[in-house]
Amino acid sequence: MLKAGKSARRATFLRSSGASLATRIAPRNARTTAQLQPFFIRSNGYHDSAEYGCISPPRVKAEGYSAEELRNRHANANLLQLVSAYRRYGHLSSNLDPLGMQKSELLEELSAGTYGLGKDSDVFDIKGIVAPSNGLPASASLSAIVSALQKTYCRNISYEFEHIESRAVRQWFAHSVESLGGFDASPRYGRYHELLSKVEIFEQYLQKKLPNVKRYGLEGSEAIAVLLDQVIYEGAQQGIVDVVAGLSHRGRMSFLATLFGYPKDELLRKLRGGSEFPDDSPWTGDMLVDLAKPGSVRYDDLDATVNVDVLWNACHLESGTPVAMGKSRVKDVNIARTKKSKDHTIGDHVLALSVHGDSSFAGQGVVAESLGMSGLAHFTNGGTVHIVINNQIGYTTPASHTRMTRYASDIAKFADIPIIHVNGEHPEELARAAHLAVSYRQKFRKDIVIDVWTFRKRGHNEMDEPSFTQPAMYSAINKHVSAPAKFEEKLISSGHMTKEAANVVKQEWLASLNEAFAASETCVATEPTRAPRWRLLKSSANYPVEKTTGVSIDMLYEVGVKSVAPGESVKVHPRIERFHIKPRLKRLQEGQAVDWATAEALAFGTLLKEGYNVRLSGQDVGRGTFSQRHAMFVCQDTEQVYVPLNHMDDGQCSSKQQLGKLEVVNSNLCEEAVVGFEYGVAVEDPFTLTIWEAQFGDFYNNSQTIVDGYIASGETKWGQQNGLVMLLPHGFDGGGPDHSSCRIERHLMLSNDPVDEHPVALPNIYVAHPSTPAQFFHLMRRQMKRNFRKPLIVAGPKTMLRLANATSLLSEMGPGTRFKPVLDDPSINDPRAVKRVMLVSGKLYYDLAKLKSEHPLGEHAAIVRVEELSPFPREELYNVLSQYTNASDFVWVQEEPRNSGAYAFAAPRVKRLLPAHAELRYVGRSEHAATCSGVETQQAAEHAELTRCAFDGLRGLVADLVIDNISIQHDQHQSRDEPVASVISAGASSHRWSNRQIYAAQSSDQ
Ligand SMILES: Cc1ncc(C[n+]2csc(CCOP(=O)(O)OP(=O)(O)O)c2C)c(N)n1
Repeated sequence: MLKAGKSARRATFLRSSGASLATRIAPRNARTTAQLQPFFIRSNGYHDSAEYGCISPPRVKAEGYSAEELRNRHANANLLQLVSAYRRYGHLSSNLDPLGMQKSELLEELSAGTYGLGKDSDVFDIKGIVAPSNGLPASASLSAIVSALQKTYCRNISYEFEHIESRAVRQWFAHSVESLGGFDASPRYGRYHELLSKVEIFEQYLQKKLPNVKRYGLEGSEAIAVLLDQVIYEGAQQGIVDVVAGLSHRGRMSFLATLFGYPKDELLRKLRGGSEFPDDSPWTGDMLVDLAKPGSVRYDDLDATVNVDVLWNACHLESGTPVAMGKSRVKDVNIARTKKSKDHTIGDHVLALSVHGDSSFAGQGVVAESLGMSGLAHFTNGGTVHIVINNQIGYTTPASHTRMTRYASDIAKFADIPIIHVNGEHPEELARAAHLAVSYRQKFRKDIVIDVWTFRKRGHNEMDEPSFTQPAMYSAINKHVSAPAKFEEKLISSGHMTKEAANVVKQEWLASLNEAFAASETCVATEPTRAPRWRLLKSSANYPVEKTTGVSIDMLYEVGVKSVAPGESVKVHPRIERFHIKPRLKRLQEGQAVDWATAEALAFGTLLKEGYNVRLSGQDVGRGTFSQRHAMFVCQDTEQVYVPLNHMDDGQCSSKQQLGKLEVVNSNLCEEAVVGFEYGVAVEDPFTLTIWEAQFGDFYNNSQTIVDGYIASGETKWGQQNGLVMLLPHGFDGGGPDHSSCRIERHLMLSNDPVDEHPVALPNIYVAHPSTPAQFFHLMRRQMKRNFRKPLIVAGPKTMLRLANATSLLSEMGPGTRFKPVLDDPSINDPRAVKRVMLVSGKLYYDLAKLKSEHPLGEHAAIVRVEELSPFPREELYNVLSQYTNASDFVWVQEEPRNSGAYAFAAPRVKRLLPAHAELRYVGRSEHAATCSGVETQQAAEHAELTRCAFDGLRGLVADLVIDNISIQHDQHQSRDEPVASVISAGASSHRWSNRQIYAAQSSDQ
């Protein structure tokens, strides 16, 4: 529509800028009007999609405009500008705050005059400009168009999607949003009313009955229950059978009671201080705000039941976000595998639903980490629906201080995630948001955020006084009529429901609460249902029987050869050929001992052959930090990735074969979210060997929250086992602080292995510091071959990866072999000649063994390796130590400073095994604030001194050695007797072996 005069000139300007936009997005079938250079979006392909393509989300192409639509867009470019402004800025003018406390400012971008569009009565062809199904006629007046845009973008629901890079998404969103008027929520009004009433009554009931219990209630945000329900309902209509629900602390009680079917009597029992587990259960339970139990939601009208796997999570805000992602991904893939779905797209069966608080979503870094990896090929779960309970406050901190941007959801924009903002007082709009969100997720298989503006009726918890800090807000809240009451009123006044019917719903619910409250006095909590896969395993509460983990030499040989076989079309880098493939083949063919990387490949390959999956995740794990692994070859011509262990047999990864798959996950540069994700995989699938490897062990501590709150304590709190392996490269080799120590001491501190008694149960966490490839091979296989699951921390190799002595023969991995928690000194011919026993872990062994072999009195020192630290191998160590009947000096030698490493954990346990009056000495660095020196020469000097000190005083000890009445004479000259660092007492002279510390229980059930 053209205008006269000034406005016409402005319109011409606008039209030309509009035309260039249109040209940029011109479809193939339309003729462009301007002779402009084409523009291109440049991007890189993901180079292992062929290897794992079956689980990638689909790529959706944008729809083009017809020539007629395009002509209309050119002709009405000024209208197009206005419509675009609504799509981009409409949310700024929307009515989101139920308390109405926000200040208003004039928004010029939404004014028609800004674009030269003056008269309300002017009529425009809307073809190609506004979605056709938005209720407008094909030719509409400006006032009708503005009114439709206002209604769509500026009321109680609004959207942010114009920041999305993909035109397909932007087009789809605009079209869907502008057609949402057609979405009719009224058939489910009864259900919404029921949920709203139940939440409101439940919260009021608890306030009355248990006023001193902190429940972090949902009052002020009741309608979020409607949103959750509608998301699941929409999912159910689109084939979702399982939802993994990561819940916030806020409202959890209400969600569990009203939606997810947590037995109300059991819930009230927990609220009254009881346990969520049966009385005889070994699990310690968790706080109310972290309570979980698998449940389900039934929709009779769809004849569908959706399982809801409510996630157990640590109270560290948002730490459950990546866990839900990992769990839902593997759950979905496993359902597809079970169904043998041929054309499975990730997210077909399982939907992740993540509920957040506004301050947490904005503030906790793990949210950004999780969103940032949500679309990565090895982390996608087909899209999580994120719901932010935006009550505009965090504890006592107002929104304006919890973030510096407008929305709590702003962090999602960096990850190209669309956002729906809704005023949380309008159940119909929440239903609309759910419909849009699930439709988006199903089509694009990506994350989406629904930011629901609500308020918090009471304090942070029910015992707080919120007016101390927010008097104005709480003055408004105290006058506010609740959303459930408003909705009921609306239903009654519009004739959707009678007052009587509404009352019946409420009375029945109240009666059921009273009944449950009475029952909670005596009811017994039921065990949470275990997923079928977990039912195949045992509880680890008692010592289970360990199996051998060796395999036939033929199989080892075959896997070894295939582990370095490049596919026919893959051109391998010549240095990999020379230094990796050929040496491995040569060693195997000549029967020589193999290195660490080979043993690892043998462990993985043999597990795959037995049908287990392996998921190896971490930064640069495919090649390996130290360029040692090469689990994937990258074709030098095409950059195509090839994982040899996935091609050991024809069709290995097809559904016909029962063999497992190795997923090599070169992760993003992140620890907390990735470890949380892998924990989610491990708790969902006990038959996938799930491994996270740190680039250097030191960096694991970015994931300490996950280690503490989930990996180490999940089974104790929730009875939920996990077999996650953390490979943490460790060793003092001159790498400097932050590249030397995986903080063994911290992992050991988490272990519940008792000091004083023989353990009656397995510890919560296994910690190993192995010294040979074969030992590592067995550790990996043991994780899967056991009939229970436990997390395993491995202080892994760095220099040992290429140490000639740190190699193992295939026979050490052959039939009948297994992991040995303690390795005796293989060089000892006569144990009676041993006067000093050195206890050591990891690579230090090789340095000490070398010195011993060069030492004139080396035969009198035994170097015993403690390969597993938790559980502390009491019996195995005792058996080894007690052969050294003449030993009087026992030394713990370690590289780590005395305030780190295994010494503090091991010392009291070792002491209980020693002969009466014998002490354990410490040889190592003294206490130090940093893990080690950053000066390479100093580090080397310390190391030389440390290893030398381990042999100090040997002459003196040997001087009085008498074996079979033959006195052994040595030079009495004694070298420096004081070790470099601390020494715990000298060896005792009078000693007598006693097995008092080896408890009877050990022999009975091993
Ligand atoms: C990592 C972490 N830091 C601090 C806390 C203590 N804390 C519990 S809830 C809360 C406020 C959360 O605010 P918000 O996310 O807005 O949720 P709301 O309680 O308002 O629903 C805080 C600080 C915690 N649980 N975890």
